[in-house]
Amino acid sequence: MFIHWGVYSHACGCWKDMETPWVSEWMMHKFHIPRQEYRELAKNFNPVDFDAEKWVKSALDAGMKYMVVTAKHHDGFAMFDSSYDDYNICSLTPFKKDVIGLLADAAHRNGLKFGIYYSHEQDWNEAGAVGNTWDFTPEEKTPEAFEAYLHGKVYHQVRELLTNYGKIDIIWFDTPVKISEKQSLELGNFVKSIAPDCLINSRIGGGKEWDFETLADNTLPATPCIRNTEAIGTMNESWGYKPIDRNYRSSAQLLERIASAVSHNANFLLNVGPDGSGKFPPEALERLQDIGKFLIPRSEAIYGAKDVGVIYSSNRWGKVTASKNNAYFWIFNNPGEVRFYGIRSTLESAGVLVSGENVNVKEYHNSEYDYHRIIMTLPENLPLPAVIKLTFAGDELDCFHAAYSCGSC
Ligand code: JFZ
Repeated sequence: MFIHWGVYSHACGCWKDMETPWVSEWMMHKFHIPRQEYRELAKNFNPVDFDAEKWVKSALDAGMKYMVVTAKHHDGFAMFDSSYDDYNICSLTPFKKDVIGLLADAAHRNGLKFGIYYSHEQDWNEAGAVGNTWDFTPEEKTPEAFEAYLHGKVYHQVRELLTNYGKIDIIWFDTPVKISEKQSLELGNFVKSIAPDCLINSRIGGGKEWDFETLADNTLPATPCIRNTEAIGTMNESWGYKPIDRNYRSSAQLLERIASAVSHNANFLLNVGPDGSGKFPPEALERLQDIGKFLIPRSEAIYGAKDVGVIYSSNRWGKVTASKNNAYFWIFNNPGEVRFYGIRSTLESAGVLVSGENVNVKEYHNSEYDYHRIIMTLPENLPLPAVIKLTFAGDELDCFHAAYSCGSC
């Protein structure tokens, strides 16, 4: 579960009755809100309905294994008790509680891995940082000023986040544009010097292979990922709370995106944007419950699963994941018949996960042409989405790895 939560949530992404275009967490930047005015907004942020335990349980009940929460987004406002300055939820708001600390404790108690989102390059409250060109002049935004910001606020707060809240499993940096390769490498090494087991995502910058790659927002891998990869996505169109944004993907569409990521060896980090009182939007809660109800009884098809080994163009009917000697066909549209090629292993059984309903599958193998085909006839009334499990002989699937090849690659 990805969580974008901050002062912008309290404002519903609106400024003077204008909703922020696209993503609400960019409100201060879009409207060039002077930092003193934004600070006044922060002073009214009082999420009295915030319940860390409830958030963590919602994530676990949705079948999620880790949570990444915005500790400091681009607006520079810290959602934790930072001694760097008073621009944080404990010093500046009537709420005064350390949100990151409460969530970290709840996650640790309930067995949910815990990660922190930190905007290391953009900080619209700081002269030396990237982004705020309306309160600060270009003369204030020199490379030296950026270096001072980095070794000032960023190192100070990253150290606080990695030492004050128990085990931090991930530090999720965001958007390297101007930061130099050297600065990214130094920052990454600084993190590892404090928390060697804390995973760092690729958005720290620096080009090197950190612990995992974060794909661009709301994009999915088109072919199987070779390195550790995470896809990220929103339920509607905004990361931060934006009630006017009613454009939610359905639960089935979200499940298809999750299955698509896993079918190409990637994790999927699904976002929730809680409102200014600390509650999840009802549309998000509904989808989280649907996703958990579907994924958890079908755990074998998703957790630890990977690509089936056959590079195939994405099928209209759905996705395929694999684990050991099993292939899982995630059906989102029922074409009546599914033809799939490339699995050399001999089929042993086929059935609908959970219901156990048998599925008619014909297999055909021609070793002369290394030609292998299964034809699955789906029940007409198959409730969708569905996952059909095919079990093959042997410990692992033996597959013909390229659906097609131009011969020159
Ligand atoms: C960044 C943030 O600006 C945004 O507010 C949100 O937090 C998102 C998860 O991350 O937005 C990005 C960052 C990188 C890309 C696109 C949007 N990218 O690499 O295409």
